[in-house]
Amino acid sequence: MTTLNLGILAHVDAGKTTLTERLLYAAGVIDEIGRVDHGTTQTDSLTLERQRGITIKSAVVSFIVDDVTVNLVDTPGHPDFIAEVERVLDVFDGAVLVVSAVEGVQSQTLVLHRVLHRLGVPTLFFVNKIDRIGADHRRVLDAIAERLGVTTIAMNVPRDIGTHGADVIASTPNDIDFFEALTDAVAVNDEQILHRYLAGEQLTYDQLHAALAAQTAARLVHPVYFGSAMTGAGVNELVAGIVDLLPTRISDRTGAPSGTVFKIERGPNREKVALVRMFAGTLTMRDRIRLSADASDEDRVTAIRVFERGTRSPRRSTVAGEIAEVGGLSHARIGDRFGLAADRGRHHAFPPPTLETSVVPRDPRDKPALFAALTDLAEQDPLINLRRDDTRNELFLSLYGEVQREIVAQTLGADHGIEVEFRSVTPLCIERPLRHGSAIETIPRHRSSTRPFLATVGLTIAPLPPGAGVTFALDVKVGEIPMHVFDTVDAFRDVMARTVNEALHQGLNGWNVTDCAVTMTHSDYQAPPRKWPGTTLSDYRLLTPLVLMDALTRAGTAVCEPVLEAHLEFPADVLGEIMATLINVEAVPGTPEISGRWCTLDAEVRAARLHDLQSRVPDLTRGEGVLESAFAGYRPVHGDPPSRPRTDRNPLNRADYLRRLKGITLREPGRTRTKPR
Ligand SMILES: Nc1nc2c(ncn2[C@@H]2O[C@H](COP(=O)(O)OP(=O)(O)OP(=O)(O)O)[C@@H](O)[C@H]2O)c(=O)[nH]1
Ligand SMILES: [Mg+2]
Repeated sequence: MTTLNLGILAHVDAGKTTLTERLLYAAGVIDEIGRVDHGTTQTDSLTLERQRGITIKSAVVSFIVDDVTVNLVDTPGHPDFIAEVERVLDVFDGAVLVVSAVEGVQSQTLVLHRVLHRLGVPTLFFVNKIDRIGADHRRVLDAIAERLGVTTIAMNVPRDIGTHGADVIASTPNDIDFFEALTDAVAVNDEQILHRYLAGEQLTYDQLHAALAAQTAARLVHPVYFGSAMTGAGVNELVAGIVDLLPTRISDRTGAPSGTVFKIERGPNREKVALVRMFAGTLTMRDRIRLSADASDEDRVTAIRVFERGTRSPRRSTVAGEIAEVGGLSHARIGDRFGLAADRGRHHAFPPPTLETSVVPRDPRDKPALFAALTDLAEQDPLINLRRDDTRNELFLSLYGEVQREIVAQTLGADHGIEVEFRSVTPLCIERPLRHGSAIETIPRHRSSTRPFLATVGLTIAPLPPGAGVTFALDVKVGEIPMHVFDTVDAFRDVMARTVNEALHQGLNGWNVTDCAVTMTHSDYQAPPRKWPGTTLSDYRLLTPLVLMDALTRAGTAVCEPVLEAHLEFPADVLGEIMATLINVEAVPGTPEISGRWCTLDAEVRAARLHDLQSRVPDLTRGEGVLESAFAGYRPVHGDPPSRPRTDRNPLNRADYLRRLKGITLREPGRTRTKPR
């Protein structure tokens, strides 16, 4: 049996969930086709999804075609839920990118295409809704080729497009136009075929088809299928394309298990259930695995259910290529990887949320319950980045936008019975170090010292280019590492890297510090029993934030705010008003391009002002204007940098930091030390 893990991606409302339903029906998994609008589909199973008719969470379903088990992941299309797409990207062997035959290529299509391209995921296009008035297959085919810059080959031809009776004619080897188009498409990337073609040799359809499959797998060619998820037109051809042209994998069961956790659910008794995609080997009941390189504990597998023919079947083991629900992984977090996969680099494919808001319960007595409920939500959606301000006990969430905020509020109301209000929505800034900064704290050598940490830590921090993230390196001798605490140098490095990363969550102005290289330059310790008490893990964990913030203070930081690239299309006669509005919301407009009655214009807008701009466009353009926006990076804030209240002990204030390290035994100078028994 071979497996194919398939993502269905698109802009909002393109028809992903409807198509998923059709595919399940075509494969015989369901007898009746559910409707998004009636709240009866398999993958929009949450109450809120059914009520609102949009997908909020990615969902896995599975079906079998020929000898291939297809695990299909239906994803949300609304940009506010992009984090749901981010989490499942690791899972895909191939993807279907859906484009509406009416709305055509959208900015979200470009965003998704770019990421699939960067990750090398072979992709088919499904141009949906050919039954709707206004559908135009040539325009969409051209737009895919031009705006996405890809080579396409149309695998079927619509008939009666734009009518209820719209259907498709499948292209066959006997169709001369198709044969020629296919030859052209694959010859460009295949010298052998090109030579034989130029030499006048007759190529067979099988040869061309094999070349098409190889080039689809290599993303050199993108087969395009027209159809209607609503009526089922074109769906059979798409199914054939999925199993014939996307790379299926034959399970390699040998070797150590390796995989990734991409979703966390809770079982009927609130036990943690991890959705795992297996990359290699076999994971069996009672196996012990270490989730991620920095995990200190092993977890034991207590249940396995594999996605199979529309259900999840209990099994003793799961093998490479499969998607399984695994019980017992109590430490699992989304994005964890085990086995060899743990070493792979992990980068965010999409930009992070740009807004932060505080969440307040309408009834103050709900505060503890609200914290518990949000902790639950954060487990399934780590990017909401739940923070609690220690001094005021306020709760903060990171968000992508309005719709996500509404969904969080409704989920808290419906699932947890907590009514909430959101206050002070602010852009989520970052801090970048301005220059190189170093600091060191040395181990106390005598009893009268006021230094309570039994360790030496020296760190430097240096700026890196925008987008580089945070790197950590050790530049100390092995003899300077307390091997009585850490088993290996790697373990020491991991703990230090984690401690540094945690400390960088709040920089000089309280924002996340990024785009910098941190190096540990000094380390020293005391080992028991010669010196008692010896250095412990806490000495390093607690001293590091102090030293790091010292180094950061010397480096200085620039507070940078998120900005978006806005793309506007509107009637040319309102250009003057649009320009004035852009200036008013402090946007930086590009050069307008006028074509006939229409004008297009790009502008850079601060995330803080996007909502202002969005709300004015309909009135300014008599309802005809369109605004699309995409994250464009961070720019230094002009004027006084905004700061964010800290959420925990403040290492920038040494006295306060030491005072608030309650509950942690620190060595008070001059105290009598007890000897071990
Ligand atoms: N006429 C027509 N309507 C369709 C077709 N496919 C989907 N729709 C309708 O388009 C709307 C959106 O369909 P969905 O399947 O929810 O789209 P989606 O891409 O899953 O949407 P999100 O998950 O919210 O991004 C629904 O009202 C569907 O009934 C189609 O082929 N033809
Ligand atoms: Mg959907």
